Amino acid sequence: MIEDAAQSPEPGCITPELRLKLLNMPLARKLLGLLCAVVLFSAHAAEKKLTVGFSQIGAESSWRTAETESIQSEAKKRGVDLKFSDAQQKQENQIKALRAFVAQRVDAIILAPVVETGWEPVLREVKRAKIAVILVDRGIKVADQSLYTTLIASDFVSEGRMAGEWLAKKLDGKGNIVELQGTAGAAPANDRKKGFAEIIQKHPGLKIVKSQSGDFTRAKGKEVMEAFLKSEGKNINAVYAHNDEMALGAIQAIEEAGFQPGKDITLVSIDGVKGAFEAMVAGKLNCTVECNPLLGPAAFNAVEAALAGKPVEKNIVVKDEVYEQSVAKDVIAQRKY
Ligand code: GYE
Repeated sequence: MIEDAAQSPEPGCITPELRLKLLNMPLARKLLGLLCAVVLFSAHAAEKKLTVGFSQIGAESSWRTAETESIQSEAKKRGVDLKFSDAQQKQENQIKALRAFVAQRVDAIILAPVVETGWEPVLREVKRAKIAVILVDRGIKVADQSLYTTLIASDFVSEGRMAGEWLAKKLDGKGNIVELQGTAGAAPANDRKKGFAEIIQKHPGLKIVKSQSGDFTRAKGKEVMEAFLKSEGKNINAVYAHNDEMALGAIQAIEEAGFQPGKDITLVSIDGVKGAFEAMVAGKLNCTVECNPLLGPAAFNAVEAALAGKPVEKNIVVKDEVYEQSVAKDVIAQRKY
């Protein structure tokens, strides 16, 4: 065996002198040498670059681009080879990406799932390939919880409740609200709707007069708000948008219709992105509920723990806060996204 090693064809490793030395060595020393080589080799293998696939939904909001940036920069910092895939809002593209990651034999997968349902078949394939799945920012509905390691996300029901409580107080329990929902079937759209409705129902003077999806984008938010203004006009006292991006689109629609956003119509949304703080400083948005997109560090902590066989919490909840217009100018400079 040792002679085999000595006859290794690797010219850079075993020089003729070394070969001679090895042949003349006593067996114990040869074995010790071999042991050292094995240890060095395993240390090298342990240092091998991790390869992680990241299936991102798209770039529909500045929240999402901040999340992408956080995951990419954390991968770079940790020396991880990140395979990034943008699904352009389509679940079928995410499913394709996951299959490609399996074929590439990545070490782990980070998935931001666009919708909640329809993941079982592909996640079963991933599980069969023994690849850990870390869900970021949106949850999924699966009967078999072992199909993913952990979900790192905010509590969207609680965000909806926070927005509802803030608005109920601001409107003094009276008024007509229009709601701009997120992407149909997405966890934050379902849960932000649910949490908000729960609070509004407690106030008989508050009414959600219209509710429609604006797909989490500024353009769609504007378009839907234009339609709301056309049908409800002056009747609208407040807008609840499931994200800031749609609220920013609604602000444009409100201005174009000749109303003053933030004054004639009260607006509350979710995310807490820079653009929302700017709109609050300008007096056009009244409140935003923060939803932190900087998930890179937590995501890679989970990847590393999963690969090391350490226990990982099933649900890592990100903490959120309410920011009102009155504090916007004091905190805007410290905002990281
Ligand atoms: O609020 C929104 C985005 O999934 C929590 O998706 C995320 C949401 C976020 O497009 O802006």
